[in-house]
This record gives sequence, structure tokens and C-alpha cells, in this order.
Amino acid sequence: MLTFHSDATLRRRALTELDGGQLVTPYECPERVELVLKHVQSRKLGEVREPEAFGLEPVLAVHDRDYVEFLKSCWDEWQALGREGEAIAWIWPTRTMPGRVIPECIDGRLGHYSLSADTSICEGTFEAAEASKDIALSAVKHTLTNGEPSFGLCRPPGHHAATDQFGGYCFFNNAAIAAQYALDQGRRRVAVLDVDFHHGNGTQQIFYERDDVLFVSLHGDPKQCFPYYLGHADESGMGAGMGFNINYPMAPGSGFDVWSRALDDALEKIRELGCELLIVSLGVDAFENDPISEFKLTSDDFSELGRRLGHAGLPTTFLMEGGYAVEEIGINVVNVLSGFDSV
Ligand code: SP5
Ligand code: ZN
Repeated sequence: MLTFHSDATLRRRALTELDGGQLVTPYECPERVELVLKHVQSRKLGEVREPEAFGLEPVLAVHDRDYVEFLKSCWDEWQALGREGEAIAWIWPTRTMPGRVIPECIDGRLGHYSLSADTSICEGTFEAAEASKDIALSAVKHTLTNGEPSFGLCRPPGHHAATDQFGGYCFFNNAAIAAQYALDQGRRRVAVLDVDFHHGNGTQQIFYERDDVLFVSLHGDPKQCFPYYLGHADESGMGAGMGFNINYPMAPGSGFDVWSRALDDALEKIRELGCELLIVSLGVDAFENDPISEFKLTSDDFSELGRRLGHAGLPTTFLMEGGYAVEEIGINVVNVLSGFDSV
């Protein structure tokens, strides 16, 4: 399987993440990419290619222009104000204070354009996010053009990013950008299957009222797990999109027995609804040793996931999302991809 990768994804090296009341070194670090790449190469998965540059047009097909401009200028604005640390939101529009007017001050805009305080904006963030979406677009273009599976080694990840909000380590929603690109190239219906431990709130929000993208997510129950405020089983889409959003929230501690039943059900729905392309939001944080997640999948389970995806028989693009057990991230990702290729 062809892998798309760019060193530009390493340009974001954030120093701070608010976790448990402390500023810690972010879980979402550049070493993740290096480890996945190492295993892609050592296990001879296939050729590694540089992405093509697609510009911002495909980004603006799913994200608002003011949001993209904010991401682009935020770090320079922050630095020009002489702020010492990284740009992290600390106040938000909330239920009692919905924020009718977008503030002018950078602190107010940070809250407006974000959903969580786990994600700073720092030097290189915008450039890495641009590379990440180019990787996703190059991977999906390859699958669309040649019918072959591909792997986009995206970083930063994308599935928490909504039309105009960043957070959960995500800035551009790579899977949504790729799905929209496939539609614009003539595909009529695309499935995004999200196997990251966390609910893909951004992808859900972007396509919630549409029937041309089926969004299916397996994740930790939002009653206990990030992002807490979206991802329940009764969120099934709205208007034309009714029936085209399917959530499988599962209790923390769930293992492959429970998880794989949801997977089989998800693949059955994808088949029934006539999808022409499968985009897999491939987080491997459902792994038993992931430091911030609570499922119990083993490295062998990831191989079985790959085989089951292969049996679905659809043109498939894999896009990297989460996975923070840096020791094993490469093993688990390549297990999925090799399992897929073995079918
Ligand atoms: C793409 C993706 O997987 N984003 C996940 C973002 C989750 N951020 C919040 C993490 C909170 C971790 N706190 C757990 C501490 C365990 N020591
Ligand atoms: Zn995740």
C-alpha cells in the first residue's frame, strides 16, 4: 500500500497541553510520525511518497474562511502581543453566554474558534496542518484515480476539527476534506469510518445534515470520555442527513469482543447504504496501553481490524488520527494496513 508523508508535518512541536490541572508535554508529538514511518519502511508496506500541494480551496469546502484566516494569523498575532507561552484558549462562549459577537481580542477569538484547552497554537502549527490536509488529499486522490488503497500519514490529526473550531489536537478535518474532495470528483456517497478511541465530533458536525457522507464512529462513551458533549447513540443525523450518522459509544474498558461487534455492524451499514469509497479515520488509541484512552485492543486485534476492513471490498483510504502509545503506534498502524493488504 502506498503511504503519503511529508516532513512538514513535523513543524508543529507544541510544548504545552493542559491535562489534569497541569501543563504537560503534549501527547500529540512529532515522534509519532517518525515511529509510524519507521515501521512502514521496516515492514516493507510499500512506497512512501510526498504529497501534492492542493492549496486552500478544498479546505474552504468544509471550513469557514474566517476560521482558516484565524488559524493562519493566530501565532503571529500572539507573538506580536509579547505573550510568553503558547496560544491556548481559556474562556469560551457557553450555554449562558452564547457569544453572539466574535470578539476582537485574541483571547476572545481563541475561545470562539476552539473547543478545548488540550490544544495550543504554536510556531509551525498552520504549516503542519496544511501539510496534513495535502497528505489526506493526495492519498484519497490516489485511491480515486487508481482504485488502490492508500495511507495518509496525517499529522496533526483532524477528526475533532469542526467547521470553525480546533481542538483535540486537530485543526483541519483531513477526513472531511478528503470526503468532500471525493464528492467533488464525482463520487455520490462516501463513508467515513472513525475507529479512533475518541468520538469524531468534527466530522459528525460537518456532515450532520447531509446524506452524501455517511459518518460512522466507534468510540468511548461521551458520558465518560473526551469530547464529552457529542457522540451519543441517538445522534443519527438531521434533515436530509437523518440515518447517515451512526455512533457506537462503548464503555471504558471495552475489549475487542464488544468493539468488533460494533465494527461488523458498522461495516454492514456502510454496505447497505451504498457507499462508493471508504475513508478510515485511523486512530490507534483504542490500544490497551494508550496513555489517554480506555479501550483494550491488542496489537493483534489491529491486524484483525485491517482484515475485516479488507473484506468490505471498497476502495479505501486510511488517514492517521490519534494514537499516543509511541512505543507501539507504528506496530499497530502497520498491523491494520498489512491486515488490509493480506485480504
Ligand atoms: C485525535 C485525538 O485522539 N485527540 C484526542 C484529544 C484528547 N485530549 C484530551 C486528553 C485528556 C487526557 N487526560 C488523561 C490523562 C491520563 N494520564
Ligand atoms: Zn483519539
